[in-house]
Amino acid sequence: MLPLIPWPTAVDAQDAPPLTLDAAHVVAPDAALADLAAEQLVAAGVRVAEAGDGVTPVVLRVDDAAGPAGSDNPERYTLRVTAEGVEATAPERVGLLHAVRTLRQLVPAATGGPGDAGTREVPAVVVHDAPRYAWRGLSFDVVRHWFGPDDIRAVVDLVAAFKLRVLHLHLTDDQGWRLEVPSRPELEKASDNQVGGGTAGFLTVDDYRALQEYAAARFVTIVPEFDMPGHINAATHVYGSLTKDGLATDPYDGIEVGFSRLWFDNPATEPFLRDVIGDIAAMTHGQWVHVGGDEVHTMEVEEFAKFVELAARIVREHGKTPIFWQEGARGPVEPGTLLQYWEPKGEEFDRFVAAARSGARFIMSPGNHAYLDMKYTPEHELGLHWAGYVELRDSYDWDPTAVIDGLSTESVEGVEAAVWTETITTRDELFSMLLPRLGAVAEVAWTAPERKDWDAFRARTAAQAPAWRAGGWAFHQTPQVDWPTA
Ligand code: TNX
Repeated sequence: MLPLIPWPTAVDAQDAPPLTLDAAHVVAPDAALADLAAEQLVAAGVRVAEAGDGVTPVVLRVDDAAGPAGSDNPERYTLRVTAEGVEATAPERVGLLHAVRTLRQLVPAATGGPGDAGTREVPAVVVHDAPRYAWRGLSFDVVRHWFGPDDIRAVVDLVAAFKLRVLHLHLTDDQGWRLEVPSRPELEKASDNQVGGGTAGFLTVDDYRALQEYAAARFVTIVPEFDMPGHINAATHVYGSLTKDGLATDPYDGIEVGFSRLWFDNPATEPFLRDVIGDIAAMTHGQWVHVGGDEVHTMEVEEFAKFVELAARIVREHGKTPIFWQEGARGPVEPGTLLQYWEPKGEEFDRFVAAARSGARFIMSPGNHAYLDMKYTPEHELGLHWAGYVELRDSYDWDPTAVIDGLSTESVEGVEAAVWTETITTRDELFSMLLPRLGAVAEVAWTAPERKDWDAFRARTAAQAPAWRAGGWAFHQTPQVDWPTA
């Protein structure tokens, strides 16, 4: 059993002696990749050194022929471990880093205890690998409770460890506004609030740029979400001009949803959308801007559809691709628009299928499988349970192509887990909701269904626990896994 998550396309364990990886010398196509590979090895307890006696070569090399036979997947890679050394090949740099992540999971965690001389034994193996979906992500609410740049970077490291490519940041909501918008500096006034009140914060333009760069170096794209026309109390608290009666709304620190809204016919509305979406698009390095659209419980569908049309048009005018929550299917949908499925709602399936026929594609975040803010069990202290209880196996046992009846498999863009932070206040709480379930969702997104195996996944999850402990990553010890004792 090799402790890999997500499970690769082809794993050929070799009948050959293992590699003793005490110290490694990294050879890579560029310094940035060499540094990232070194960072991963050091985190795994391997010493990184100059070439020499007793130092194992870890060679990263660009090679179009790498990957599973016949695959033209741009993320494909091959990893070869022999007693003499490690070779990673891939046609693109991202694949080389995937190979390094795989290697890292193969290195047994340092216990740090007495007698741990620092020597790591890695089994001889050949891995050929490529993902099922290109869109593999996590959506992270930094509004309900504020999580700042250090926490966000820790989450980038976590998602990257599971080979995810997207970190979607939910940046605006009723309780707070978390991103500087240069044309609307007053929005900062809505940053210092969160669920339960208390001090919070926001990302400056510089913070946001630095975060995107940190993520991009790890081949993770940040997707910003500005939620409208509901979930908008932070903005109506700052700008009374956006409300019906012209009066600013009170700050909100509860956890109800659906009450706040914009008004399409208000002359202040379109300039506000143009300023906010324009600035966010200009600051965003990636291709996508998420414009929300969820849970506006106080608006007729005609008005809602006008918001969807306008927000999508502004996003496109700035050269980006719009994403909406599934409610976006109630508006006009242009080809290429992404819709994020979240709430299991059978009565809307026909509408989703129709949107897909108009060219929309779906990111699958079904609440009952992928919402990692759901409680594991009724007894679990943290979390909500509107979508049910989501144990590890619930996060694992589902297929993105079987979520919406009648949707063609080609209309599935990929998979995103989501973590909302109404009840989550610290990094450890956050990680204990993400781990081990994020690994399950990552495997749903990466691994072909016929290669998934729950019992094997349980064992591989247990085998990762020592590395999580060594890295200071809190995780929930669900009884569905036989955890090794600390
Ligand atoms: C639903 S998911 C919401 C969020 C809540 C979440 C809690 C979505 C599009 N809307 O506003 O935070 O449930 O699980």
